[in-house]
Amino acid sequence: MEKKFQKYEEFTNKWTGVISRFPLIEMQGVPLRNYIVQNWSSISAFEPDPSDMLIATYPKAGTTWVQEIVDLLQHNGDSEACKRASTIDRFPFLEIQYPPPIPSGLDLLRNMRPPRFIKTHLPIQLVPEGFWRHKCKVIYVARNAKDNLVSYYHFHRMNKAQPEPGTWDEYIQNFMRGKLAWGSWYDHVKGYWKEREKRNILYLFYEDMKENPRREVERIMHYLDLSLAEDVINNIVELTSFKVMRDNPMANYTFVPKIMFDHSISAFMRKGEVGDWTNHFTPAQSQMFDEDYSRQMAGVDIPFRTSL
Ligand code: PPS
Repeated sequence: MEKKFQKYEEFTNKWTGVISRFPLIEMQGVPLRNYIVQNWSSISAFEPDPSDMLIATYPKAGTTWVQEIVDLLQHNGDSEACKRASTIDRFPFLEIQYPPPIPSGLDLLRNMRPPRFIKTHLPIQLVPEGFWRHKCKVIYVARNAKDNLVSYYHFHRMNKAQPEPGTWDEYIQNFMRGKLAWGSWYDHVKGYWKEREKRNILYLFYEDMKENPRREVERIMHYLDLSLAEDVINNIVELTSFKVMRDNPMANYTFVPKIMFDHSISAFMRKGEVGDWTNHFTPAQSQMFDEDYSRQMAGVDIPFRTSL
């Protein structure tokens, strides 16, 4: 077995009996996993280096995709360099906390030297203040609500650390009421949108990335103050296509033990499409969702697209 996988094989033994569908506790109105809330003081006190960068998303909006793009850009398109470790080791998940012996995001961060590329699902008001004080670069990725909901629903089914999703109908209700882990999608996307100019946040859309990945890769490259050759950029677009990432063991989350991520229920790299919601919502559910959406998104005009 290759060395880089050994660690996760060991995890299977260590994680048995540790992973369960952890309950959520509301913190400042945002439901979060119990272990995150219990360790909140250390998380919120995290002091980044000014060279650190944050990738912020509501869960299932395209985090892993942008992470891979950023890593390849930083390594001038060197795909082998980007296979040095799994995506969770390359991009520590700031707030994630498990019972021992599973390392937390903060444990991983302590063992890495800046500049670090850090993942978070925290809504903007809960991001540790040091990121703003140090003017760290922040990339935010947003995905239209219906596809985001569908992706999150299937993730709840396969991720045994998330609460049970319940029925599809119940899940839609919980999404609309902001009762899922990391809270309200509506507040999340609006929070970063309102602050994007003031805080120099690069605000991306999953749908734009699907429509024209090259344009979005270049946008990220410019934000990172990089300038790569044309053929390198083309190669990065290819390496970060859904099909290539789905088969990349360092990006597709198959390295997570099955007791936590059961890909036989639903793959982490599931479909990677815009508009899959049409295969899930009934016309009545869609209408009810749209009416509620208009109320929750009133007064802000974020250009989401539910089809291409
Ligand atoms: S997580 O757990 O919050 O970090 O998940 P996240 O990475 O944000 O979202 C997972 C969804 O993103 C899709 N994905 C991609 N789509 C298109 N192209 C590429 N390269 C890509 N990589 C990941 C992934 O398939 C999940 O969406 P669904 O709709 O479930 O397929």
